Amino acid sequence: MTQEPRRGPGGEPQDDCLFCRIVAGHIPATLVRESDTTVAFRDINPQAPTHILVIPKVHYPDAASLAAAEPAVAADVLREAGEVADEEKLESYRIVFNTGSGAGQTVFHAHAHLLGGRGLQWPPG
Ligand code: IU
Repeated sequence: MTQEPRRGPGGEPQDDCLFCRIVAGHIPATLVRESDTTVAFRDINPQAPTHILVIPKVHYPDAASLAAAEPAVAADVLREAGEVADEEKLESYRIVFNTGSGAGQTVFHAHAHLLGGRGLQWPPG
């Protein structure tokens, strides 16, 4: 049986993308978990005692475009975030997808922020 290509249109790695370069191992990151389709690593500027980014290995600029093109990989990102939360023994936590510069997105490769280990305010700023 022929295997379907894993990368859909738009999912190819981008040379100028920081997170694609982390996936490729060209930029160091403190990895906490890896799957066939995702990588989880500690944020270099943590906003909570636990602040981990879970990213797809494929490149899409934001979570919605990932989910539209490769919904199974978007589900992998969420599942992995939950697995990391369990490994970090977080009883409460927040998963955030900043989308667009007005919402604070600075890296345009889809990523989930997993934040926990302190009280989290609602609504967020
Ligand atoms: P944002 O939602 O796009 O703002 O999140 C990008 C995050 O990537 C942000 O929290 C940065 O601290 C983090 N980050 C990182 O972990 N490693 C890096 O080399 C760089 C940014 I540049």
